[in-house]
Amino acid sequence: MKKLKHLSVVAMAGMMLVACGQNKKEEQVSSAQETETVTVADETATSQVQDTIEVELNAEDTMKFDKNEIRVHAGQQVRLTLNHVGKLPKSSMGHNFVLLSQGTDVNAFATKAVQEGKAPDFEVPESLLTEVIAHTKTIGGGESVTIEFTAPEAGTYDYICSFPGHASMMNGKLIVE
Ligand SMILES: [Cu+2]
Repeated sequence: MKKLKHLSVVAMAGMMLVACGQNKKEEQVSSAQETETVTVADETATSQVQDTIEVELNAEDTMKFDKNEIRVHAGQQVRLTLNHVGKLPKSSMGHNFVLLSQGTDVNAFATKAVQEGKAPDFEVPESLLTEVIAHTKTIGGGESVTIEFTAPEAGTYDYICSFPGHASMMNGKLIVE
């Protein structure tokens, strides 16, 4: 009888050990899963900020960009394509994309671009390039142009079409996050 009691105590102790061991295992498994989840989330966050971002901007024969806001991340390579999906030639309905440095007076810049620009294309005058981060050439109906530039530091930047009379209608904000 005494022996049996002793045996059952040993058996119980053994069962408890097994139970403890199982708990430990489960804990390890669950913590391993958590670590894995965190890693996956990190990878997703990283892949959201791509090295290069493609931006498409369209304008037709009305003086309008189809986007008034473009969002990018600081340091990102921006590959911007401007499509003139209208029919009018650039001499009468030219479009371009001009990204202005922070602190540039948009109206004053647009006025100078007309005064110092040359008909019929009204390319951005060289004298104004110090106020420009990036710009395309002027294009007419059916044409497209692509430029690449590095997104500047975080902030909000104005962009316009500097063709005579267009900037007040054709403008938007590049928001760098
Ligand atoms: Cu325009």
